Amino acid sequence: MSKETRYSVCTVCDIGCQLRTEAKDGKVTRVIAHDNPMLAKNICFKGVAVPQIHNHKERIKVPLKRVGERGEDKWEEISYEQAMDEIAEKLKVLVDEHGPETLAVSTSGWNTQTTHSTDRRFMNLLGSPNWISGVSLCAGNTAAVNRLTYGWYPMADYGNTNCIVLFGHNPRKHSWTPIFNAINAAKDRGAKVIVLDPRISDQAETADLHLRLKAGTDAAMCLGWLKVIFDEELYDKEFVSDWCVGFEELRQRVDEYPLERVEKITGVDKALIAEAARMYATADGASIPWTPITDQQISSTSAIRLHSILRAVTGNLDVVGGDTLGGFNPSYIPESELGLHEVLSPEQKAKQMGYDDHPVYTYRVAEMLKEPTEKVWGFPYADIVMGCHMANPTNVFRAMKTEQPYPIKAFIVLGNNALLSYPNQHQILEAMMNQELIVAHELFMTPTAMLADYILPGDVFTERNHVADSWSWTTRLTLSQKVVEPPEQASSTYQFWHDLAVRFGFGNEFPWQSIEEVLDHRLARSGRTFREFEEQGFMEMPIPEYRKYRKTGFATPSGKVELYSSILEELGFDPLPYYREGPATSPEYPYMVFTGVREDPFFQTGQRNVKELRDRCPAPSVFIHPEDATRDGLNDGDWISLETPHGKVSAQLSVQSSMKQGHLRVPHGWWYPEMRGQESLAGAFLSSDAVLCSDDDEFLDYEQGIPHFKGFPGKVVKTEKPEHLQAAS
Ligand SMILES: Nc1nc2c(c(=O)[nH]1)N[C@H]1C(S)=C(S)[C@@H](COP(=O)(O)OP(=O)(O)OC[C@H]3O[C@@H](n4cnc5c(=O)[nH]c(N)nc54)[C@H](O)[C@@H]3O)O[C@H]1N2
Ligand SMILES: Nc1nc2c(c(=O)[nH]1)N[C@H]1C(S)=C(S)[C@@H](COP(=O)(O)OP(=O)(O)OC[C@H]3O[C@@H](n4cnc5c(=O)[nH]c(N)nc54)[C@H](O)[C@@H]3O)O[C@H]1N2
Ligand code: SF4
Ligand SMILES: [Mo]
Repeated sequence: MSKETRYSVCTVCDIGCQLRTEAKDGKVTRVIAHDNPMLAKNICFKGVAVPQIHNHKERIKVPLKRVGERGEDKWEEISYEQAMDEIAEKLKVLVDEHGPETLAVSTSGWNTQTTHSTDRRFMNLLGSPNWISGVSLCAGNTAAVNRLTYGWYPMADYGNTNCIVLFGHNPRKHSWTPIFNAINAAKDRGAKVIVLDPRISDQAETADLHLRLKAGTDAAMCLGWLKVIFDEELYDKEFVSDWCVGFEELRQRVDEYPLERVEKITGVDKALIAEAARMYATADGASIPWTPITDQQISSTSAIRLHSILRAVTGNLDVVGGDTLGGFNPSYIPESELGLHEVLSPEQKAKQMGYDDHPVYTYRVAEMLKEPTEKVWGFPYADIVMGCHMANPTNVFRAMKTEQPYPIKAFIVLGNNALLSYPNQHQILEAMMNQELIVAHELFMTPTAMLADYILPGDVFTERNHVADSWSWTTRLTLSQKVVEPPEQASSTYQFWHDLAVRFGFGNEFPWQSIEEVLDHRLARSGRTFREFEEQGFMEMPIPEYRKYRKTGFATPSGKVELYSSILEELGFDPLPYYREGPATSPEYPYMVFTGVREDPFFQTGQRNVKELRDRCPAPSVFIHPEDATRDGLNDGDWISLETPHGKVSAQLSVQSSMKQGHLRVPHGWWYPEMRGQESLAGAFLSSDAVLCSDDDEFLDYEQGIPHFKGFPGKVVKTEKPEHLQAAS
């Protein structure tokens, strides 16, 4: 390798492909595939566009301080030191006045990567439990819910599986590329694929079975599968009797879902439901990989638990080809430890937003799982995929807006376009407008950053060293090397928290002066420094061990797989999974709308300002079935307004025979960087799905407080092409 080619873990999206980056004269010039043949296919066109993203002329390079009204987008440039001094000073005043819980932090963590949980460390030392993240709608909340049933969060054993069940999840060549490649490799070995998706998705097109369920009915579908599996005695009786509790109670609950009922709820033929259940239950090693689709539904907790239960009762838990429980990597100090969750007092933990009403991914459950987690996994706190100690975002934004039950007046947002990344965007705006201090750590002037008092420029993955560990989801460690220097005034998120901590007198708890020192510390348990790790190779993976529970039991209160959840029972929720109907359609709002279907050229709300990518998808589109379009007098390419009782967005209609009738798809995260200066907050309210999605109680899952993004009522109205979009498409 030439001196300026390095191994990278791409963070443009959150699957973290291993790639190589080339640089010349201190600038990234090219991103290319990995030189290991096993990894060479793991690259997509967003990864290839990294030079355009990292060298983008609009990248923020200097700290900015607001000079106009909040949101007016008027700034002065200041030094990093001045910004940090002023931020610390203002935060101290607010903490003195309102208590430490007045600070809320929103982050993603995927892309900033090198926080090393120092955000939690700082907050825990300060005394604030109010940390929220986009992972509350993604793998983070799945991790927390999985722990209720068997104490950890499994990963599909793609390399050995004989059957893959995709609940919506639709990896493609340019979306979660490594998983797409892993599924293809499994198919080449003869593995079966079952897809449950209202649309004929890319994965559905080539699947062995496709169940076109109505949006939002996944939990009912799983109950139907269990009905077949129990009635036909396809479950693993030995595992159930030795390792599960609550089987009889579960069986009674499942009996409430005869296939006729499930057919009615899901719209899928009952013979097909039975066939799919049999295919899954009888495969020798079958997996249900994680899916975000059940993270974003009104029955989310039940649906995620049902996936866990299916894995367990069919004997697919922690076995070859099933879904495996990794545990902490003994060679690398996990973020769960670095976060110092033990120093936050019980009183402060109890102030966490959501602790009382939607506790499942809050500290409340984390505390209930401490003992078994320590017994089985060696450490009491397991913050897997950062999602097991979170506050509830809806409660946080309500408190920011209303100052009830107590005022949240300071908001620090890092690598997260918060305004567009949760439900009820109107409320988030009001919440942010009611803050006394907002700090954004960003690469670009997003609508969220526009609302800040201070913007700190972030570094990017080509400018920092890292050892990625997938936040304890897997035990793999992968190397990401710095290729070029960051802009002089840019900082990593680690540096930001370190420098803030020093200003708060917590310097002793942040003894590492650089990222490399943090990496040395994290690797010390295996007797290596970062440099030594770097020399040893680009990746390491402990040999997987299956059925570890035989030695340790499961990390639940009973030590068994809890089909009947003792924790949910103690919290006063239904301990057994159930299906809850989402809000119904009406003559005025006749369609079921779902958000998502990720767009190949972008990651979430990002990259709309990167020409090479935007040209591939110039404008947001709403999908509709041809018969629905004809009935409503609509044509492909028409500009429309998609309206719900909560809000409306503007988009272009895409008539697709692969869509399910009666359903509409709205994309996530659209705003218009090119409209900066012309339209308030660069058009953040024109086409963003978060404008449509409510977080009123009737739209929230009970146990986690997760919003219902998959199947809410809406209508579509033809419009002229909006003036502000004349340039688009
Ligand atoms: N309404 C709605 N909300 C959603 C979803 C939805 O479908 N609808 N999806 C949810 C899901 S699945 C997820 S995973 C989350 C994702 O939420 P996020 O991960 O927050 O996703 P992005 O919108 O890409 O915002 C990331 C921001 O980080 C910035 N950034 C990128 N790299 C770096 C870096 O290295 N340092 C710094 N400081 N900044 C960086 C980017 O410029 C971008 O503005 O959103 C969730 N929220
Ligand atoms: N290019 C690109 N790749 C990405 C991302 C990106 O923004 N761009 N984002 C990444 C992130 S953070 C995530 S979380 C993943 C998400 O990626 P996926 O898991 O693939 O999720 P989506 O693409 O939102 O939707 C997948 C399918 O779910 C179906 N679906 C909709 N509603 C329901 C329902 O109620 N039940 C079921 N069973 N299916 C339903 C849709 O028809 C769609 O085909 O993608 C990752 N990959
Ligand atoms: S799929 Fe593309 S954007 Fe995501 S990590 Fe891989 S190369 Fe980067
Ligand atoms: Mo996600």
